[in-house]
Amino acid sequence: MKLYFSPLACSLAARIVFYEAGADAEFVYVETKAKQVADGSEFHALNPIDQVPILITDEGERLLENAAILQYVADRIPGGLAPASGLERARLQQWLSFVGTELHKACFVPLLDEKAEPAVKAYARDKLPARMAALEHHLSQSAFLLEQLSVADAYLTAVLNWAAHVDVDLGKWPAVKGYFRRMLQRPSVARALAEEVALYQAQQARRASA
Ligand SMILES: N[C@@H](CCC(=O)N[C@@H](CS)C(=O)NCC(=O)O)C(=O)O
Repeated sequence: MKLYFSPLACSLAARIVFYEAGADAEFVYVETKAKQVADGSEFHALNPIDQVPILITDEGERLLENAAILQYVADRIPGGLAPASGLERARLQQWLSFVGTELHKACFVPLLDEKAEPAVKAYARDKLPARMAALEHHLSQSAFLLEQLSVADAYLTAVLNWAAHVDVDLGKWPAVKGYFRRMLQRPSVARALAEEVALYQAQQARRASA
């Protein structure tokens, strides 16, 4: 499988999943600002809304949207990172939706977006406590989002990793902070983050000198 990614973006979740399972994948760097793809592909043709992640399956099919990509990948690699069916599968989708819509898009995107007006950022910051409190309640009773590690934890880890960059103090939610610390200690997460931090720093240096 081939994953188009941008360093430290939400595409980090799929990298964590591949590493967690010890599975092979090809990672293709996308410079989202310049809309350039390292392998020469036309970014807009890969995703008409110019976003990562983009997955190309082994059969050459293109798949968009993190929640769909994470489930597709989990179903095809070892590791049991997605329950097969039934209520547990629905619970996985519940958490993927929560992370994707309530945290990623509703709160963190406006906080991260340098073009967002102060009022937009204030609106997003105002939404965060109730969502984080719900997460805190859950993670004070459970080590993972489901009963065991799943792709939803990889997505949540990628999102929580943005907190420090937007002045969100995870210390206000001790169970969430403890969960994030434990996730950072997983070899898959440590490896994925170390690689993407290095790529992110190189990207920032290139942008600064452009
Ligand atoms: N709904 C999409 C959102 C993906 C998304 O927000 N990607 C961001 C990075 S985390 C992106 O590519 N941003 C670049 C841009 O919008 O220019 C998904 O779940 O895959």
